[in-house]
Amino acid sequence: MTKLMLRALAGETLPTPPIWMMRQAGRYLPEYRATRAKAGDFLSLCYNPDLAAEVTLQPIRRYGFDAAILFADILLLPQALGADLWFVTGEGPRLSTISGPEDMRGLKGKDDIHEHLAPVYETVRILSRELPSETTLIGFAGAPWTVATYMIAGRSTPDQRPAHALREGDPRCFDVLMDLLTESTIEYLSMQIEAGAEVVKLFDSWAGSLKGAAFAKYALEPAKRIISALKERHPGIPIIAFPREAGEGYVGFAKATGADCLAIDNSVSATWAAEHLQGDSCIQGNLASRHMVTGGQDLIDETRAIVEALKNGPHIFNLGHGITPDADPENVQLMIDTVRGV
Ligand code: 1CP
Repeated sequence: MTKLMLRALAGETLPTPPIWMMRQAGRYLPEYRATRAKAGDFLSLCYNPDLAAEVTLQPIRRYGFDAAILFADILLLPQALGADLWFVTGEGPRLSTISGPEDMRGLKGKDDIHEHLAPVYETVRILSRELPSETTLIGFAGAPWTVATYMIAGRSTPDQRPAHALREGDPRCFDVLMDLLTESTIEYLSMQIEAGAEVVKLFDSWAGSLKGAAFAKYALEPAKRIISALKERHPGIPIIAFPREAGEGYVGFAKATGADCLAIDNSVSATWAAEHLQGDSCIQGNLASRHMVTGGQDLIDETRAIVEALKNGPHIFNLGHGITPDADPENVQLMIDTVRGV
């Protein structure tokens, strides 16, 4: 029998939706914290295939999720392109910045990334050997706009202002960067698929700050280019798109880009998604992450409401965004039991 996750991605309506969770390998798990300490720091963990595979497997062993997501980060690609990358404890990522064409000259080309990313491909190979036969392996990359926001500002930004400033102030330079990211994301995901990823997901975490024509040009178009290139090279590969907080931009996004599944955040309701989105593709989502901290009857009620709302079409249960480090591992079990009706 084919894996549940792949059946939902192929458009099948299932009696119980498959389930996995964004950031399922992460700091809320004591076993993750222990392995990370062994690796030394976050980036060393990402580039150590044995340990990265180990943390990917931890939530599968503990909970039996239907899918495992490769342990890596969207910022490894900019690093492979030549950007400096480091993490400041308690604060987050820092990168060298891009403020104009002179900063682009230091970057490598789309075909020069693989040596740097070889440990990631090795992690995928280990996982495709070691995962249980019913578990689907997801590879991923950041979408060009989201990755560009970090490369331009050199860090996380609440409103992506530096990226918008470059986009408006020097559109030629910005477009060169977007093209490089689009092309290298195709190469990166293609190698993950060749190494054994059975699905790939494109994270556009900051898509919500693009509006109107800018959303079409910098969120939808690059996703369409990446998805059509991947489908041409790897016919049948299922792809999940996550233009987070796209709001009305979610409507028609799967159809226009060719994505098999649209992942939604919790700023839209599951009933709205069932009506306006599920006719085009499988829907993934969308329980608010805070329930993993607060638990209780609210978690149960909200989980049931989402399953109920999306039961008449293909659905993959997930959170609306990543689980946070202060979550209680027992609430994750409660969510899974509620979805599976045990
Ligand atoms: O201290 C730690 O251990 C680091 C925390 C952490 C983790 C667990 C980071 C730093 N990245 C990851 C792993 C990760 N990141 C995965 C694989 C593991 C899994 O999901 O189980 C994935 C898919 C990502 C994707 C990612 N990284 C995104 C897109 C999804 C999202 O959350 O919106 C983004 C924006 C990043 C950048 C990043 N990396 C790490 C942090 C703290 C951030 C976010 C910075 C910010 O707030 O802007």
